[in-house]
Amino acid sequence: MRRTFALFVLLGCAIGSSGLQDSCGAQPEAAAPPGAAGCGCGSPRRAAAAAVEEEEEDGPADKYSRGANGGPHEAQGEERKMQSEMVLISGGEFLMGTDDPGIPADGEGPQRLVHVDSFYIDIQEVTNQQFQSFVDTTGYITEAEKFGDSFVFEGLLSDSVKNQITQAVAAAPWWLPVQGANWRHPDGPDSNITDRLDHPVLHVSWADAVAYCSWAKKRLPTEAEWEYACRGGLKDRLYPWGNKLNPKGKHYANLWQGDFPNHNSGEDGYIKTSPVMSFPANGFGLYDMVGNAWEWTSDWWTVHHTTQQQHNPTGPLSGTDKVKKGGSYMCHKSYCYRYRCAARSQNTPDSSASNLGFRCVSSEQR
Ligand SMILES: *[C@@H]1O[C@H](CO)[C@@H](O)[C@H](O)[C@H]1NC(C)=O
Ligand SMILES: [Ca+2]
Ligand SMILES: [Ca+2]
Repeated sequence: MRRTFALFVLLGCAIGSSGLQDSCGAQPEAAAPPGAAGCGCGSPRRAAAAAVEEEEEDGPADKYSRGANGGPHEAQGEERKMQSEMVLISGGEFLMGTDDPGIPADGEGPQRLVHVDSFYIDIQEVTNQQFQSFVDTTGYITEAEKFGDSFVFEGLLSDSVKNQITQAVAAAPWWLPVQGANWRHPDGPDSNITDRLDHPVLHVSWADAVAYCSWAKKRLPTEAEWEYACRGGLKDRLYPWGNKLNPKGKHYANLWQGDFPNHNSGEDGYIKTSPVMSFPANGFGLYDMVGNAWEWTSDWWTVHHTTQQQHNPTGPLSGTDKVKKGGSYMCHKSYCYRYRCAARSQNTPDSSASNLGFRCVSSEQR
């Protein structure tokens, strides 16, 4: 077995010498209370060693592309209907990152001028129903299904499943590796997606996300595209809608209210994921850019960024982790202040968890 849970590196928290550029050891800073730089709502990672055997970027995707499967053209209309609506994001310059980082160790800064060309982006996170249609057409099997397990937030598990689990992530005991957890069984083997078809698909690895987008003749966004889209045309704001978390007392994203990880008051209406598009869209018409599910991007992770102006940056050429953006329903300022457009985190590409999903983009109209 190439993969075992290397629990001590699951979050890069317990050891500072892992070489993982994680924020977990960061000093608390002014912008966020102690603990905000911790691992609260970040997803745990599979053993770092697994990343070394990463396939080429287009490997898994090609295998499941329509062309490779013989192209069931008659089904394309149906598939198209199933896919997310997209909007055109007109290219331009924007300020990426921030000079006032909430979590400096994440490489949120420096703020830098970036140009991105026009692209189309899904207005929503990919849903269970959409992923189901992909799987029905292609027979795709996710990495979590192959591995036989995935990480589930303890608060979602039934007592009977919880009682069977002996392992835990030392630095983040609320993440449990659960046998039989995957996109069909997001809260463990005794859960299902029947009542959650319009919720974001979870427990998808980076390769799974690439495979879906490729099948849809789309691709994952670069971090720059994602962040440009997140900002919704606003300049230097924290959130897709501005600088206030709850303008006029209203919730604009599915986050965590209460005390993480023990009590989620669900003040925003949702303890777990919400149906996509349950909260207001940003200025570009995009929903859930922050909160609900974390979203994979195509970039490899680094915390070092050039301040020189960049044109369609795609991140480092290689790495061990992929960048994810936007935070999730598990994010709270006290522990994971990452529901900001400039915020970022990382996971090994084969990681999957109950708070990590994705959306696709395309350079051409689909
Ligand atoms: C799905 O889960 C619900 C409870 O959340 C349960 O009532 C239902 O029977 C399950 N459906 C299947 C097909 O297992
Ligand atoms: Ca919530
Ligand atoms: Ca999201």
